[in-house]
This record gives sequence, C-alpha cells and structure tokens, in this order.
Amino acid sequence: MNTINTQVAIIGAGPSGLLLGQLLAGQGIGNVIVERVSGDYVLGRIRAGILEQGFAELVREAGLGQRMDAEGEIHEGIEIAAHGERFHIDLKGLTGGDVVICYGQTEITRDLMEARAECRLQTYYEAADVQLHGVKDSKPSVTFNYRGDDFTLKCDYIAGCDGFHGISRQTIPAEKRTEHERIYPFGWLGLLSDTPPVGAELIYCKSERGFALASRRSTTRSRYYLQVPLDDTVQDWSDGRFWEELKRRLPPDVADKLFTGPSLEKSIAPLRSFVCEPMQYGNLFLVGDAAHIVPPTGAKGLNLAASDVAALYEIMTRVYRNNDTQCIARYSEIALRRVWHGERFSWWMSNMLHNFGDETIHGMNGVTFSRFMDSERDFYLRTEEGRRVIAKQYVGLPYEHV
Ligand code: RFL
Ligand code: PHB
Repeated sequence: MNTINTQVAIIGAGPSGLLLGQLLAGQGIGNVIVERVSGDYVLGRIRAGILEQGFAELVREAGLGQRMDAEGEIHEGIEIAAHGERFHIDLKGLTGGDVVICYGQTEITRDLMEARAECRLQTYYEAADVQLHGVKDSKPSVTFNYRGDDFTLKCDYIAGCDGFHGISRQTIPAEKRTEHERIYPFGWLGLLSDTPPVGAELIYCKSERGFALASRRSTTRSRYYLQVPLDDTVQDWSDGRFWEELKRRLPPDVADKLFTGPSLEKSIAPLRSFVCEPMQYGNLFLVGDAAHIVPPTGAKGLNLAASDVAALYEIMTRVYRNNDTQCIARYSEIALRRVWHGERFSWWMSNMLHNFGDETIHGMNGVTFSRFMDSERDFYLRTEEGRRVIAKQYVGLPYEHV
C-alpha cells in the first residue's frame, strides 16, 4: 500500500478539477488529482464552446489566459431564428459591454493539463476503484488502484469534480441529499467538421422540424447540433443525413451558405436538468457536473462549474491563509444560488427553442405547451426588454463572494 499526503484531494480531471487544482496550487495549497480515464480520453470529449467572462477571468488568474485570449473569439452577439425569421441579440449593447468567448472546452482542458504537467502537480490518470472514506472525519482519504498498486491519498478536504456519473455524490448518504431531475424527451446530436462556419455568430434555430444550433470553433472549424429523438443512435445519422436535416432547420438564407464536409466527430447527448442539494457534506465538496446538469441550450454547464470552482477556491484560500474554517459551511448556499439561476435559464431557453410535440399544459383543456412557448418566444424576441433579459443571462450573472 502506497500512502500520499496532500491538502486537497480532487476527484476528476475534467475542467472543474483541473481549474481548481491550478488555482489552489497558485496559492500554495497542495492538491492531487485522481482521474478514472486517460488524459487522451478526457481530451476526446467534444463539449462546450461558450465561456462567460467570469470563467475567462478564472483561467487568467490561474495564469493560463494566453492561448485563450489569442485564439478564442470574442462574440458580441448571438442570433436566434424562429421559423425562418432571424433575431439579433446584441449581447454587448444590451448588457452595457459584456461579451462571451468562443473557445472549445477541449482547448481549455488541454491548456490546463499542460500547465499541470509543467508545474509537476500530481495526477493519477486511469485510476481504478476510486473510493472516498471518512468524509465526515477530520482526516478523510481516497483509495484507488493505479497500475496494479493500491494507493491511499490522505487529505484535509475532498473536491468531488467527477461529473454526473462520478462516485463523489453517491458517497453522501441518500437521506442527506435531495436530487431534482428532469430528463427531456429528446437529445442533441453534435457534429464537428473542418468546414467554414455558416455565421460569425452562433445561431440558435427553432423550426417545425426541431431545434438546431450553428456554432463554431474557429474560422475553419464548425460545430453543429440537431434535436433528435432519445432513441436515435449515431449510426442512424450518416453525415449526408445530418447536413440535409440541418439545412431544413436553418433559415433558408443561412442554409444556402452552408458548407458541408466529412465529420471529425459525431455524438449524441441526452438533455437533463439536475440539481443535488446540498453540495457539501462534511469535508467533501461537490463541484460542477457532479452536483448539477443543465441542458446545453443556454451554454451554462461549464460556466456553472466555473462559479463553483471560484467559490471553493475562495473558501480554501481563506481556510489555509487565515485559518477561517467558518466560511466552509457557506459553500453550498453560495454555489447553489447561482446554479438555480443557470438551471432556470437553461430550462427556459430549452422550452422556447425545442419541439415538445403534443405535450399539453396541465389543466388547460388540451392547450399545447408549444402554443404557450410560441407567444413566449414572440414576446422575448420582438421586444428590447425581452432581448435584454436573454442577453443578461447569456453573458452570465455576477459571481457572489464569500
Ligand atoms: P466532466 O467534464 O464530466 O469531468 C468529470 C471527470 O471526472 C472523471 N470521473 C472520475 N474520476 C475518478 N473517479 C471516478 N469514479 C470518476 N468518475 C468520473 C471523468 O472521467 C471526467 O474526466 O465534469 P466537470 O469538470 O464538472 O465539467 C463540466 C462540463 O464538462 C460540462 O458542464 C459542459 O461540457 C456542459 N456544456 C456546456 N457548458 C457551457 O458552459 N457552455 C457550453 O457551450 C456547453 N456546451 C456542454 C455543451 C455539454 C455538452 N454535452 C456533451 C453534455 C455541449 C454539449 C453537447
Ligand atoms: C458549442 O459550441 O459546443 C455550444 C455552443 C453553445 C451552446 C451549446 C454548445 O449553447
């Protein structure tokens, strides 16, 4: 049995774990990451593209803003198209100057991984049988198997950054947590291609045939998504079928300009709203997707993970710098306040932009959900007040300090 000592054990080397580790190291707080899969596998998952300024600030504070600031694109607006009509949401104008950055989660993760390796911070990739112990005690620990050897990682605190399917959340006794969940009756099929994007800004499209999103990674790389039935598989969608369907959902003038080409990656993600309360149990803190999931329509998942990281980073800094252990109990309350805003916004955007078929409004004598959503969308897109409400939430609400 090998024993390692550290201050903060981090479970998971996704963006939450890596960013937290880098920030803590900058304050001289020791940390070790234990990750279930390989680094290459983590980098192979194509996910988020839109970063709020709060996230970007944290990345800069971790000393890693260089490539993001050089290669990331500043987006001052987004478009929302409904049944072929296009509406511009002037993020910058409507919020008094706020913008978002279009820079892939894969790139952020790669930057964080490289920095961690350069700083010689310990990460155990492909760790098997990861288990958390004594999270209610003053000396918790994590055990795992690494390349055939058993390890015990002794620590003061554990950050559960192991995503929705991780083990950290399950370590909290069922009677001590409440989980809220909605699974949507459809998923998103994503396609990445080395084709010039169809627009300079993202275009969120509501059409009779379902939702579509035209996103991008650079001037030569595009990312597109389609709403698809939950039981569809990637094999059901040849590249040709994907491009045909996308053209039908985009506004006609946009579809005419679409460049198609072979896919670099295609995957289907289910859509879910999920919150686990509280986000802290003893010396265990849940961070990011381990505690909450949003449907990607509002581009909020990674950004909510970042605000959790910011809160925990501030608390850990106070603990180790000022011996202030009182503030620990505030983590869950602070993180959850912002999480619920993000949950509501993502749910609302999803409701407005997807097809829900024949779903009816409870107690309204057969009135369909889409009928209400049509007028909701009409109001928010056709009035400046409405567009401002969307813009303010899309760029992200401010972080709360401890
Ligand atoms: P992750 O990225 O899931 O990382 C968790 C890590 O923990 C590891 N793990 C374990 N390690 C050790 N022991 C165990 N037992 C473990 N179990 C799991 C996993 O292998 C993994 O490496 O969670 P994290 O770090 O909290 O990051 C969250 C984000 O990845 C997620 O919220 C975003 O990708 C969501 N998201 C978006 N967020 C945005 O802010 N803006 C966007 O534009 C955006 N677009 C998206 C998205 C998510 C998508 N999908 C596929 C769900 C678009 C899509 C399609
Ligand atoms: C992406 O580019 O992957 C992306 C952008 C915006 C979203 C979701 C995903 O709302």
